[in-house]
Amino acid sequence: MKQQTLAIIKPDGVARKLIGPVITRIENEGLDIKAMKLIKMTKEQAQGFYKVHKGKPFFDSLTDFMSSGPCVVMVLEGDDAIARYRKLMGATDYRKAEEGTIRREYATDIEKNVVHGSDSPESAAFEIGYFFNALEIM
Ligand code: IDP
Ligand code: MG
Repeated sequence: MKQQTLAIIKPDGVARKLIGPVITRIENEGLDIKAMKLIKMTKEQAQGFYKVHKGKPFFDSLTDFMSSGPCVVMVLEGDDAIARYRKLMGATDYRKAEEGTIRREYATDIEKNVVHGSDSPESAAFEIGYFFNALEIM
């Protein structure tokens, strides 16, 4: 089933010049990029994006990090895109991520883990709408 998911190259990934390597992996996986832009979130925008994590011990640090520099936000599309992109990213904690995944290869920290991907159709719908309007998605 064709699905869309929201992908982010986080501020650590952009700062470390990993936009190219991450996009290469997305393209090699066969996922289509339907929208893409470079943005810098405010603290408030990062808090809104990650509102499901409000109250968790890492929320304040995470939203500081996510608003610390530019991110690339993308809409990816393909069969089973949500699960396929999650698999390509690897586990949240890079030390537990499978060999060959983006996080295993590039992440340096459980927080600074280079990429984000939606985890369900519901979160994908919310997250895509958070950054893109219908006219911006091919
Ligand atoms: P996910 O990005 O793999 O879906 P989530 O549990 O949704 O992981 O957490 C969102 C983000 O919050 C993670 O990608 C990571 O940057 C950060 N994070 C998650 N758990 C921790 C933690 O235990 N310590 C610090 N940061 C964390
Ligand atoms: Mg998540």
